[in-house]
Amino acid sequence: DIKGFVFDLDGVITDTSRYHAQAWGQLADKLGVEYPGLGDAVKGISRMDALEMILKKGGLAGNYSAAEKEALAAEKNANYVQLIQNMSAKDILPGMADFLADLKAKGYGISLASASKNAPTILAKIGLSDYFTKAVDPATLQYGKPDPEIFVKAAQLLDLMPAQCIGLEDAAAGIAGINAAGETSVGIGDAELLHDAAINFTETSQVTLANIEKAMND
Ligand code: B16
Ligand code: MG
Repeated sequence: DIKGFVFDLDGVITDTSRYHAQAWGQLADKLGVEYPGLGDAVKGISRMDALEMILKKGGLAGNYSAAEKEALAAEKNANYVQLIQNMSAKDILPGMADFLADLKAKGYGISLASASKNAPTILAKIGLSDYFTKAVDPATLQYGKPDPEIFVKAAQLLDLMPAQCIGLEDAAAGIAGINAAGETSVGIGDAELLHDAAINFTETSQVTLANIEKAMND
């Protein structure tokens, strides 16, 4: 039986991907790297992995020391932190506040499996911190998505076995991680991109307990 829900943040609870894309775009411009489709490429990927992708794209992979890369990543993050300053409850994706309230009322466990080190700030700004007292600290992770590590840890925080958990993700790397962890995957977004998900929804507004139960019994 399902007893817990593990949430990705960006693309599931709120859409910060446009701010990530914008902030990386600013850095890529400065480095002289042209990267069409940058926004989609960095979705769900950790900060340093995203930086490596951009440097590689520009043929710059060998040009920077570890300390210089840290500085570039810090610069992107400073751009990003500026962009998320004005986020508020209006930035919660459709239906997700109601879904969280319903899960809490029915006693399901809720935890966060976001790769973002800015997740606590974002949750505070959109007013959902109280639901996510259990959140994996991405600084403690050895591997990024698609590795299952973050999803396994998110189940452990709930004192549940992965098989008792549903994981919600908008990125293909995240769905792969949920599946590898042994949880039931719910993909939100393009069904073709997320074809490995056990259950697919196009829109967050479709994510309800009733719709999930229905899909599981199909
Ligand atoms: P930060 P998620 C991910 O969030 C984003 O999708 C990804 O674009 C970003 O690089 C990553 O967090 C790290 O974020 O730079 O704030 O630590 O989808 O895992 O909630
Ligand atoms: Mg995401």
